[in-house]
Amino acid sequence: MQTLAAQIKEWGIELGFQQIGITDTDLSRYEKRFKDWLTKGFHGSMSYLQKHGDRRTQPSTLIPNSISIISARMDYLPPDSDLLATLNNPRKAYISRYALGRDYHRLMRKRLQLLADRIQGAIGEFGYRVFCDSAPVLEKAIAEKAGLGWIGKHTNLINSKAGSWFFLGEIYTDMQLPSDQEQSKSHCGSCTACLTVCPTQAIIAPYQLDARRCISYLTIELREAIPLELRPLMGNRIYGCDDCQLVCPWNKFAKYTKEKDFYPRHDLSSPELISLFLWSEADFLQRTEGSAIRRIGYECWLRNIAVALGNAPFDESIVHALQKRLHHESALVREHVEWALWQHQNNAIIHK
Ligand code: B12
Ligand code: SF4
Ligand code: SF4
Repeated sequence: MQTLAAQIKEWGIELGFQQIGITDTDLSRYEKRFKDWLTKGFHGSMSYLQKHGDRRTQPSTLIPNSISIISARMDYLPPDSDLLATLNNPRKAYISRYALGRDYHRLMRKRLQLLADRIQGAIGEFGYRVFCDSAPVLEKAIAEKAGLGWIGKHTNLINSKAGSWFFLGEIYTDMQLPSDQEQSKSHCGSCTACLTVCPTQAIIAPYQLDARRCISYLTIELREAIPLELRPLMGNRIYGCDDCQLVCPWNKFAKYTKEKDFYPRHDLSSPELISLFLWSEADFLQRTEGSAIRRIGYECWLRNIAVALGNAPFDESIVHALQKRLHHESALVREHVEWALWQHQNNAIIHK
């Protein structure tokens, strides 16, 4: 089993993962914190986090006979993605760097399947299931236990040699593989940069995220109106948010991805807000084909861009673009457009 574990790690690297770790299925020490988090209502409308009872924290209730978990990480940060220039330009739309290319769920699961096939080729039939954000799986906790890093104060997993710009995926197995040593402790130390920089103050305490305030939740998960008090804080972030990772000192060790599938498609790395806002639904569906962005749907896409346009400095071309959507069939879109126009009216009055 020691030899097999070493081989699995080599095969994982050959298949494009940056690191593989192995752990057992005992996540009991995360259970209370996860439940407390739900009890406080920090998950907001993400009812799927609550739905599956203990399956998330007790892997063998999800897949019976699971004994070991293979945890994998893959870098996603594309090179030359105009990151800060886009974030700091209020006429441009900022899309999280993880979402610029093809949807990661499918790519990660396919690679994990290839890894499982290799293992099967070497040892014969074994019981397994592959996951990437596709089932009630506590991915960060598993990766932390498997030695891939530590959960930082911003609640993402950080690796001391590679930062945090990576995805996680797993293979649950019925094999008794040797577990890796986990990192002994958090290396955040006295740093609080992510808590300070968070535009909406969503990291309410170290290691505790109130997802209801997180821009990633507001722009991707929430299907209703964005709370009024949070809209002005969202700036030009129209899909996800990277600020807490951008400011994290450990990301100076991050490496760019070599996966071409994660490279920006359809000029999404630094687009003009107005041009995205004027996409028809057909444009939206065509240009986000194969991308995670498509999951939010056209209505939420327009909702998010309307907020960003409302946060942009006053400009007649922005007001004209907003007016074109004032009678949109969706009440959700109309309300956010009205809010954005109201912001510009107010700004115009203040500047007179
Ligand atoms: C729900 C979810 C979200 C929600 C909630 C985020 C969150 N922090 O949980 C929202 C929509 C906000 C979100 C946002 C993002 N997400 Co997300 N998300 C998930 C998902 C589906 C579940 C996460 C989960 O279980 N949360 C539950 C809570 C309880 O977990 P937690 O906050 O980490 O809390 C734990 C610890 O903090 C600790 N803890 C709690 N309190 C305390 C107190 C102390 C004192 C201590 C020491 C510890 C501690 O115990 C808790 C239980 O383990 C996972 C995929 C998966 N199936 O795991 C992806 C996942 C976590 N997301 C991911 C990504 C990339 C993001 C974004 C970066 C995307 C973006 N750019 O917009 C942001 C990051 C925002 C942030 N600061 O976390 C990656 C993270 C990769 C990594 N390197 O860590 C994952 C793993 C997806 C993947 N397969 O790669 N996400
Ligand atoms: S992703 Fe953005 S909004 Fe969410 S915790 Fe990080 S900095 Fe705050
Ligand atoms: S910014 Fe600082 S506190 Fe936040 S996760 Fe990174 S090292 Fe930890």
